[in-house]
Amino acid sequence: MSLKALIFDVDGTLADTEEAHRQAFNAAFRQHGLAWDWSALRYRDLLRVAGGKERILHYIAGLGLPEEEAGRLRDLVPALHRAKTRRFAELVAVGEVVPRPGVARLLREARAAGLRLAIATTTSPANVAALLPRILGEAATSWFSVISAGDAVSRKKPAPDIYQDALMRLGMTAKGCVAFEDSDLGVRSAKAAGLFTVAVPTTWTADHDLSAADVLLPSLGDPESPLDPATRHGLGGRWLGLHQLERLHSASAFAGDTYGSVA
Ligand code: XBP
Ligand code: MG
Repeated sequence: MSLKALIFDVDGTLADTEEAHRQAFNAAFRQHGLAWDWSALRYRDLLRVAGGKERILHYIAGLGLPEEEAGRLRDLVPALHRAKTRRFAELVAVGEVVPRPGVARLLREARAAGLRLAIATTTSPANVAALLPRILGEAATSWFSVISAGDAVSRKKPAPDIYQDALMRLGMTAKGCVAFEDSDLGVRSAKAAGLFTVAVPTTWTADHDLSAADVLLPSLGDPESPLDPATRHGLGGRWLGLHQLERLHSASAFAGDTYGSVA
């Protein structure tokens, strides 16, 4: 097998988490007496800024406040983000977040084939620690040789840094690895790191330009959630299995083709 490792983004890829994040942000704002309430429409726009702390700072900058008031609010961001992260963990703990179709299956196939697994995410490590056991089972954290998350790098997605950090810690080059992403920022980050990239957008990122991805699918699919025939271009199956992935990855290393299209 030419594939050596699979590297997964978290939010939107392993699980559709952004509604829980949005609720957690709004809960943190309320806890701090701020009358901010990010609607789904506003949050979809704010998702174009990677990183929760950076997202809040971006929002403050857009309020057009006098510098003294803006500065006071900026000083609140670390505490706001800690409160948000606590609330996100609570929402995950009560089952608000489920894995996306095909994630558990592909992880199982990859482990059985002896591939290494890694995570490259903008989200905070605490979110990963809360999410993995809840959506994939108690042992899931141990499946990943490398978890590169949040402030592990200073330049967040779309910079390639988080993927480069994951590759360095895997001790691998991009050539034998595949990245899985859901967003424009994430696909750009993975491609800038030289990775063959599978894009599986969610409703939050359905309008993103993911054309740089090597494979574009509505999800990874699995026997319980097979892909609609109209969205399986180039797969030769009803979901993205490890062997199909291996074939696409090998072919693209030479042919440089792009496969698949999102519905
Ligand atoms: C998505 C992000 C994160 C989350 C919120 O990360 O940009 O900021 O939206 O998590 P990815 P934090 O898709 O790379 O997993 O508040 O912890 O940043
Ligand atoms: Mg993501």
